Amino acid sequence: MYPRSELDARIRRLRRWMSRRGIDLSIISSPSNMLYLAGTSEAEVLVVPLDGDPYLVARYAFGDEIARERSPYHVEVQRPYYGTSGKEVRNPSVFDLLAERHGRVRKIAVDFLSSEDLVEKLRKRFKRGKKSAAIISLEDQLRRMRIVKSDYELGLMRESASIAIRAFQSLEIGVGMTEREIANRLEFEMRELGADGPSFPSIVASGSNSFNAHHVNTERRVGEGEILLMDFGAKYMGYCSDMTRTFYLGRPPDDFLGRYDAVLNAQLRALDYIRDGVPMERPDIEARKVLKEAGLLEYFVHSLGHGIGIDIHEFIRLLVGKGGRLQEGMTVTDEPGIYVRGWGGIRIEDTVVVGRNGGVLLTGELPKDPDYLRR
Ligand SMILES: [Mn+2]
Repeated sequence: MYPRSELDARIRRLRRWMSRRGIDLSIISSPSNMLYLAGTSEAEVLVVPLDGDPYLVARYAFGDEIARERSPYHVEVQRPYYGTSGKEVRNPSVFDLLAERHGRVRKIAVDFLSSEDLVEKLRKRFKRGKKSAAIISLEDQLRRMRIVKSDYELGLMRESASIAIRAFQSLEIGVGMTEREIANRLEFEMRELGADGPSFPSIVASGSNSFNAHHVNTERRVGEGEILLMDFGAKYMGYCSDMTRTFYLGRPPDDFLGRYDAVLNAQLRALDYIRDGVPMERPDIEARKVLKEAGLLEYFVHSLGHGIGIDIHEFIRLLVGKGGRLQEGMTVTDEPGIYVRGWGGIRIEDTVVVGRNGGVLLTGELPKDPDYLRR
């Protein structure tokens, strides 16, 4: 369970925003937003009235008990009765319950404004005479709140990274293992070490498969004299880590080492620019300059990084042409990569906290030596 004081501070901040905007009621339905504000994503909605305590509405036997264990806030139970004929069915919706309780509100903020169906239903329930409550979006505000991490959140992300790294280091990866086998073992170890699970399906790409930036693991066996690219992360108490390493099984040839150094230099150069106040496109541009000097720019075909937190990809992208500025406490990935058809790929990725003088690695303990697996 998240500390109550941490959640209360987030709710207070949301309420201050509601009060400034004259919003009487906020309704949150996205699992990530709900987890952020209430410590659980097992309910149907989280309701935050401007006056009154926040509460969750969860379905009987479908999350109500879990929500009660994980959240310090009150849980209302929504329970259907089906009877034995269609006439007996009673299955009130969450919105029926809300309308009964908050029927007089004038302005509601929701995090599902893009879902026309839901908004229409809500509007109908909150109609008094001809007038319906105004419904506005909560998403920008929640984005502003979630994008900069608290010390508590950074602690969870650090632990998530630590679990993934320890899981990786407990593996004995050798020639002859299949990609799927390595991924399965890695994810098993993460769970053993206390992870909720992997933060996304782990990528293990061997040989020419490393060309696929988002490879789908196969039964291919890792061979001597080949690249092995692994992209993985853990989820711990709802928070993600994300990291990639590229190894070489056997003695790395010069063409591999030259390209590896270029990608690593690009990653380290970018890291210097992952700092407070810098335009979001700048680290990406710096990484591209390094790869350009090495004649590899054309092979860097994705963005340098993305925001990360409760969601594996959240809110921002570090990419040339994108607006906005980095702010201390944001968390992003730094992951330049090159993909040469017929040869393979190299990507090096860390999860990073935006700092005052440059990025602070959360995944720095994971070895970056491409020779590491030879030991
Ligand atoms: Mn990533």
